[in-house]
Amino acid sequence: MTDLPLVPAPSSVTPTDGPGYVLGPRTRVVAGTHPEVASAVAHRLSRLAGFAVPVTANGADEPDTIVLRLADDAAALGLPDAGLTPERAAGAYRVEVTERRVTLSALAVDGLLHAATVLEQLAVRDAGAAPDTASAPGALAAAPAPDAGPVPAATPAPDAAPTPDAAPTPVRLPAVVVVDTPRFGWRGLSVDVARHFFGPEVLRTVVDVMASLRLNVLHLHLTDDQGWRLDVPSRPQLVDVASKTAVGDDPGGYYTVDDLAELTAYARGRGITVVPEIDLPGHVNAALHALGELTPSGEPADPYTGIEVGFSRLHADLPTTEPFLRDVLTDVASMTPGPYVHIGGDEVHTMEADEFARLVTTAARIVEEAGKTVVGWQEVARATLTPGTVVQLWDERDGAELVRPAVEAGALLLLSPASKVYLDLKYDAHTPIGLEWAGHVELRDSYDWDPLAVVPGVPESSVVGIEAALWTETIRTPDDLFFLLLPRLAAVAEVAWSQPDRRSWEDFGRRVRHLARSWDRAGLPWYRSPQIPW
Ligand code: TNX
Repeated sequence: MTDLPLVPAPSSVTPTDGPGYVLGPRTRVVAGTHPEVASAVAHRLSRLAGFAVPVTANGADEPDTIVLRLADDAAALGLPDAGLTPERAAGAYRVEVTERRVTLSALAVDGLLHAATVLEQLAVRDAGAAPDTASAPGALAAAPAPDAGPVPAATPAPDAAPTPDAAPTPVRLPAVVVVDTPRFGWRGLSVDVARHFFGPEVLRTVVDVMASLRLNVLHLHLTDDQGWRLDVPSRPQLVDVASKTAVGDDPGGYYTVDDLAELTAYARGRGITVVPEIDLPGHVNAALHALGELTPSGEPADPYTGIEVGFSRLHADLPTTEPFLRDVLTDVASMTPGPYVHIGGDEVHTMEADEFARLVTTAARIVEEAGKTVVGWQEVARATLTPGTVVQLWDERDGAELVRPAVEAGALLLLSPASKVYLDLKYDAHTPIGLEWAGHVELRDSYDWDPLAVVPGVPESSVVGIEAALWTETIRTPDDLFFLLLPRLAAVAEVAWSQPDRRSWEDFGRRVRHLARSWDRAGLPWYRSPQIPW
C-alpha cells in the first residue's frame, strides 16, 4: 500500500527520489493537443496553488511544466493491457512527479481528468508538512463551467480567492509515479430527485465530490409517485402539473431542458456521464396525476406525498400508454448525449407478470430505437432483454436468482446491493434521518464486501460496475444529503475502483481521514463514523 492519502487506492504507487515539484510562479500547463483538458487541469492547480496557473500552447520539454499526454496503448503508461476493456481503459492514467515537472498521461480524456484529481490528493501545503495539511480551500471543486452559478448554502464559493495580503503557502507534490486502472468501468451514484427535489447547484456539488473520488456515472432518478422532475417537451403537462409536489408536502421543482443540458456538460467536463431515469411501469403516480388519459377511468390520479411504494402503474391495454412511452422516452433519449437511458422497472406490486413484461419490452424497444442502451432495475430481468442491457441489482433478497439467467443470456450487471451501497439507509439506530428496511449501513459495511460474491458464479467480465444509491424520502436539505453520502461514498468508490489486493479496511481508514479535511474545507457535512479515528 502507500502512505500517500489517495482514495480510491491506485494500482501502483512508487515514491521516487527527490523533493518533488513545488507549484510556483513559473509553473504552466502545456495545452498540446487538448486545450480544454489543459484548462480544466490548470483550474484545479490554480485552486490548489492559490494563484493562477496559466496554460501555454507548447513547451513540453521545458522545466516547470505540467504536461498532458494521450498515449496510444496501455504499455506506454506502464500498464499491462490484458483484460482491459474500453471502459476501464478510459479511466486509466499515469502521474509522474519530478523536481522538474509533472506529467499526466492517459489513454483518454477521462484518465487525464482523474490524474488531475490525484494531484489534489497528493498536494502537501508547506514543504515538509504532513499530507493531511494538503490542498487548498475548495479542493473538491474543479474546472470552471460556463454555467457556474450559485452554490448551495453548505458550500463556500468555489472561486473564493486567497486573501490578497496573505502569500499562499507553497504547495508541493511529492516525487512519485502513480500508475492506475479502475477495476470497473461504471462507478456510479444514483440520486433520487423525485421524492425531494435538489436543484442543479446542489447536483454540481455532488458532481464535484464524485469527480474527486474518480466516480464516473451520475444516475438521476427523475420521476416517481411524488413528483416529475424533468421537462419533457412533447408532454409539458408532466412538469406543469406534477412537479410541484414532494414527500411530506415539501416544495417540488424540476429541471428545464437547458438545466439538464448544462448539468450534463458540467459533469462531462469532470469525466462523469449522466444517466437519466424515467421510472416505469410502476412509480408513476406523478404521471397519472398530470395525464388522466393514462388511467382506466380517464380521471387524473390524486397527488401523492407519502413514502409507500408499489401501488401505481401504467396500463398496457390503454391506447394512450404506448404513445406516452414513445413521446417521453424518445425526448429523454434526445436530451442525453450519453449512451444510456434508465427505464426503472422496480417494485410494481399490482400487475401480472405478462403485462409487466409487455410494458418493459415496449419501453426498452423505444429506447433502443432512439439509439441508447437500456438500463433497468433488477425486475426488468423478468422480460426478454437485448444482450448488453444493463441490469441493476438492488434487492439482495431475490436479486441474484432474478438476474442470473438474464446475465447468462448476455445482460450486464450493475451492482447496487442495498445492504452495502444504499446510502439512504441509517448508519446506526441513532442516525436522525434515513430508512432501515435493509438494516443499518455503517462505513465498514459499505467498504468490506466482495462484488463478485453478490451473484455467485457470475464472471467479473459480466459486471459493468457498482453504483451507490441515495433515495430521498427522508432527505430534505443539501446538508442531509452530504451527511448520508460522506464518508460512505468514498468507501463505495474504492470498492468500484481498486483491485481487491490493493485495498484493506485499515489502510482505507488511514487514507479517508485526509479526505475528511477536504470535505471540511469545502463546508460539506459528513458523518464521523466511530469506526475511524478521525
Ligand atoms: C427501494 S431500490 C426502492 C425505492 C426506495 C428505496 C428506499 C428501488 C429500485 N426501489 O423506491 O426509495 O428502496 O431505500
